[in-house]
Amino acid sequence: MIAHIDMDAFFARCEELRNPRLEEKPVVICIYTRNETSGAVSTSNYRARELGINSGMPITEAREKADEDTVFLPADHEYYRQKSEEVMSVLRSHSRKIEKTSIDEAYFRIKGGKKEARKIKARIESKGLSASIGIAPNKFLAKLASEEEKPDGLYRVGEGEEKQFLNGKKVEKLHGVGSKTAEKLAEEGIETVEQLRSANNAALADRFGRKNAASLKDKSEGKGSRKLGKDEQKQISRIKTMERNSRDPDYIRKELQFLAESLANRVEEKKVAFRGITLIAVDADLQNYTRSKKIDTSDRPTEALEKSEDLLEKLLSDPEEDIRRVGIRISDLVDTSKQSKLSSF
Ligand code: TTP
Ligand code: MG
Repeated sequence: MIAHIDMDAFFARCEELRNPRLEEKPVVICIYTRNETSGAVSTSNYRARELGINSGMPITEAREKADEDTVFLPADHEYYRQKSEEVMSVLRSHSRKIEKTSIDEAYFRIKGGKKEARKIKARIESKGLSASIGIAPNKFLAKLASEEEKPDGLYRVGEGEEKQFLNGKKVEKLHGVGSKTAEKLAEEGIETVEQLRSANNAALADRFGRKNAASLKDKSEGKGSRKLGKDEQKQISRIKTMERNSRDPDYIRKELQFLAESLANRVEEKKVAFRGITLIAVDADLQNYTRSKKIDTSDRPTEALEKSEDLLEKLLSDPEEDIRRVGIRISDLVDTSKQSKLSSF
């Protein structure tokens, strides 16, 4: 079977984790464009959703809907990426085959069904996060199943249950059916998957072409791909909040060295080398700054950091406020498991 996992209110939950007082409040994560009034809502926790505040909404509109308890926070992608990585490593330890499709979503093969999924959910919960998992015979059904009982959901569509699961659903729910196709189908009186399944084949082919019509029919019957893409982890990062805010290069360099050592362990475990290095800073106003460069292939983060004084200097020249969090990311990863150790050359 294929499982699909989608984290619940992901960015908002990450923020609640580092500040539990937020749990009682509506929380809105914002991507600001210029100041605290322009931009869009990235996501909101379920309390804020009750007020009608949702992903993609302009911040001005969200502020109108907010009550006096509502907290607005800027998105901190580095931190969410790190949490995402923790979730993905739980999945990797359960399944040999996973395909990460976004910061909070992945497909993976699952043997045990619901029982195993409950174990995975419990491990994620012990990290303070919450996930919904769907299990089904193929990818598109697994994704739909993960939405079925969100949040904290677990839903399984067994072999032979595909049609029944799809029957009442709107055609837009089908993978690859966008709003345009849905509109055209509605003109033919087809709104639910069940109606699509019993639609006349020739009429569908006239309207959409034979190939598309056949594909629509297949989907309405719950047929879909089970093939998982490559699990390419393209980057690994470490980030931490410093004990005190600072812009002293010596102090910050020490913090970065600590993070580089932690990365070194991970690099060794995963048997990878890297060609990109990024230094990250988050200032007291929670503004993010990054500086990156390409390097010769390396499997030693501490050494790569030593050779990145130029990046550190540039990084510290940007922010106006003191730095609160620092991080390192290595990217352009290459698999070295089949080679002898680079550093032994
Ligand atoms: P989603 O999984 O769509 O949303 P979610 O995890 O916040 O909530 P749900 O419980 O409904 O799954 O997206 C994952 C993250 O991606 C989300 O936490 C924030 C980010 N995101 C944006 O920045 N902008 C957007 O428009 C959307 C939809 C998500
Ligand atoms: Mg999600």
